[in-house]
Amino acid sequence: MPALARVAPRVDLSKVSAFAADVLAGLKAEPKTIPAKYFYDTAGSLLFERITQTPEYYPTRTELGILNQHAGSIARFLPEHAALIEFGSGSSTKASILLRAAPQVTAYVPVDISTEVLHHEADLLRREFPKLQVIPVEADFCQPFEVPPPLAPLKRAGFFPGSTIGNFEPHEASTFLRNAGRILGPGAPFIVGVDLVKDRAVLHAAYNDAAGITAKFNLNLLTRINRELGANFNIRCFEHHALFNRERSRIEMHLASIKRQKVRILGDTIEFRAGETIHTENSYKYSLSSFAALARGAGWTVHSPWTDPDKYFAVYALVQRPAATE
Ligand code: AVJ
Repeated sequence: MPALARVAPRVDLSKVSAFAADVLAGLKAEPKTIPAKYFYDTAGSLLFERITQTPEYYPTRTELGILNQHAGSIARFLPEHAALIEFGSGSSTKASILLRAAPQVTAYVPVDISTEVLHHEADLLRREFPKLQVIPVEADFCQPFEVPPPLAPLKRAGFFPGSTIGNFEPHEASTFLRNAGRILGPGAPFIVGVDLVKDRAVLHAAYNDAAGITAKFNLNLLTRINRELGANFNIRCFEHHALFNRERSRIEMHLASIKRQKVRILGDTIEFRAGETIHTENSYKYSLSSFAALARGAGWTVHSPWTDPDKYFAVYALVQRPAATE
């Protein structure tokens, strides 16, 4: 049976080809790599939610604390009759904290690739904010996307919590911030959550939780490739690695092959040496000054960020500089 015939019926075929192309290219590269955005199928999105509830994973809890404590001050950056555009939304808990403090916002536009989660969260928000227009956009926020026509007359504000920006290489983060500025328009605010550099042990624990949820999240990528691309990864022959690379200021996640082995995928055979890894994620950690410099370089005015007492996490309000003054 050809591999594609085994694709589960709920999978969108137009997206399978991009996934297939990226996975094949990544597995044929040296070193092997797969883009982190592919973690988030439905199972992966649910596993990520469980990671955020582990005692070791501080970012979500810390950011929620900052948002709760400073919602009023953050909300003052959002204009009257604004459309709040959230990039890579996932769970809507953080947006709802902002929206409760910002009644001047009239529309909420979550942009996400994880379709089921997107629509489920949109329904929750419609129930909580009956007067708010909730207009989900199914898109990869790294690519240019259409802003829905009903939003054309509204001012725009951006929201990018969770330190998802840490998944980009710093130069990609800069390009992303510049493009987001184009989508949001001159003078627009952009609220961005950033995970900060800290003690290695704290970082290590956050990505190696004792209950093994992060390991399951990482390995789920192989389960997804088996299911959607008809591959034959033996999940028990790979293990989760997460380490802090201090020189590059990033957590790296890998899937390490525990032995020499071959895997079949879409008519190709991929060989693994014992110990060889697939690099599945980078999660960059910034200092307050390095992130401010990055955002400034990408055309934004940087206001002093809100942080927690341990300075584990920062929430920035960026405001787009008009192009003329650059
Ligand atoms: C969603 C990208 C912010 O980098 O901490 C959590 C993803 N990976 N545990 C992060 C993740 C492993 C998370 N981001």
